[in-house]
Amino acid sequence: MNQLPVIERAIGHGRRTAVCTDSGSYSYEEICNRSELLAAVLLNGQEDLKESRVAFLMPPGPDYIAALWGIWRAGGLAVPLSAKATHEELKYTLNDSQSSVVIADKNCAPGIATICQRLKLKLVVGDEIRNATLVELPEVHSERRAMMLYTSGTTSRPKGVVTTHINIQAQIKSLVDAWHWKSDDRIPLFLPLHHIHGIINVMSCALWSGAEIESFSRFDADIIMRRVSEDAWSVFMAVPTIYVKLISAFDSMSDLDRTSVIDGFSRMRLMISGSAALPASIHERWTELTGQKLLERYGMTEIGMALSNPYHGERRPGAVGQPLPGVDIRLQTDTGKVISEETLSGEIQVRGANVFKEYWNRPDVTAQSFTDGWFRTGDIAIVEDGYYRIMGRSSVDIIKSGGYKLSALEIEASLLDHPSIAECAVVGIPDETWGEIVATAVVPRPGTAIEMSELRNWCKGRISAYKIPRILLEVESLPRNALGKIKKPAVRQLFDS
Ligand code: MLC
Ligand code: AMP
Repeated sequence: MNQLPVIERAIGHGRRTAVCTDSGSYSYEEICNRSELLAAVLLNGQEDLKESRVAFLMPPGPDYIAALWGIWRAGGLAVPLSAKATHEELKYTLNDSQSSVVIADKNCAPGIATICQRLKLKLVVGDEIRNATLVELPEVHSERRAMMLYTSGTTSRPKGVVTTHINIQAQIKSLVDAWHWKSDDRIPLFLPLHHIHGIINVMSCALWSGAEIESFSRFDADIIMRRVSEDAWSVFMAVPTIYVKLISAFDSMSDLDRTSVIDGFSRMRLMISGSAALPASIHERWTELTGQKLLERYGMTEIGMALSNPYHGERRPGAVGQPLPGVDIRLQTDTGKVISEETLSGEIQVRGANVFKEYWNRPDVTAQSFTDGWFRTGDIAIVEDGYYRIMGRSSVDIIKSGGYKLSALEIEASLLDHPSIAECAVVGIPDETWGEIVATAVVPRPGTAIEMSELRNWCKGRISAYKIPRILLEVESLPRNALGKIKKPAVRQLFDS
């Protein structure tokens, strides 16, 4: 039977170690076998899941990979859930994606079981596969829908970004080629596994190549630095916030420890930054400290990675390089003119097999996101001496904090449920560590006052911790334009004063 290329390659990697965690090492063969059993459980007598949505909440490690592959092998569309999501957010994702089944690890299961009961969804707990028997699996063609990742943006609620197996294969192959992935590579995985950075760039590229992943439940600078000093890895990928945090962690270390960690970093084959702008000062500081020139790249959930500094050649601070193999890029002005000279900036538009299929159940939004077959990213860039440089975004309502993309509109909608908030405006304020930090200007209801600590507590359980505003400003009214619309740039200025 023809297997999906991802599975075929994994089978080919056989007894090599695919992933290690603090509970042991797991081979490709072992994980493939688990995924085959899980596929049988999911099929539950059907011949093919035919792209029905299967959500999953698994800790990073062998069971996460087995869940993803198991869903694909049964013909399902995989919906990774966020381990940091609140119950409300999980319910939204499960409803919006029309998931019929949820796979959860036994430790996550108690929380998710209540949600499944309420939404009448079938819950498969990872352990159930122990008693499963193998069945014939369907032949799954690469044109089919494979994965749906939720991303926030210019609409208030997150949208499901649907990619096919062809899209995913194109995204992986482009990076494996550009960044010279090898089967003897070893990489740490500490990024969240409901976003493309962790799922495709780190996990899927490593697995495609037959490399070894060491997975962690979260980013812990001390643990990561200890393993770096032990030469645990050859490749390292992180968001800019992590490099900032590592640089500041060096300051509090003894000379001996710092030297050992820095030497570990300097021996790596490749270190990459992305998901948000890497300040040139951090790029340069990292080189001063470790001798490593970080490779900065640019991407997006909808397109995978699009631009990258070169593996060989100049890795320019403040720039994101050139189009990756197989990816077409153009810049367009807001009047629709395609830019051909270096002096003009415009919106990055992308075409290629890497570009997603659709926003789930939102044909209008999908159609509006393309122009003549090119995906409109909403990011503005310029080309300087042959290198693309990101200049910002066309929407003030998108905030990037710690590498997470947040919708100001979604956060505002939650805050407006607060009994003391009459009006609010959420903006991103530049921040050295987080890139941007979530700030909100609020107009309290008459006779009430709003405290930051009270608001933070109120938000917990309603929105993921990384979306909660860190700065609060009480105002009597919000700046508006002649049409009565809140002027976000003017709101930003309120925080400067
Ligand atoms: C957490 N904190 C924040 C914050 N997040 N403060 C301000 N802004 C934020 N965004 C606070 C917490 O409340 C806590 O404070 C303290 O910081 C530590 O919290 P934490 O959760 O333990 O932080 P940490 O684990 O250190 O998280 C930092 C991080 C994480 C950088 C590891 O944010 C992360 O994993 N980011 C990556 C997201 C990602 O993968 N994005 C890719 C999307 S795909 P206190 O007071 O309680 O101690 C994409 C496409 C592409 O973008 O191109 O890749
Ligand atoms: P997401 O929607 O979470 O996939 O985030 C994608 C967005 O992250 C892009 O649209 C950019 O705004 C931003 N981004 C990713 N990489 C970079 C980078 N290297 N520099 C600046 N912004 C980036």
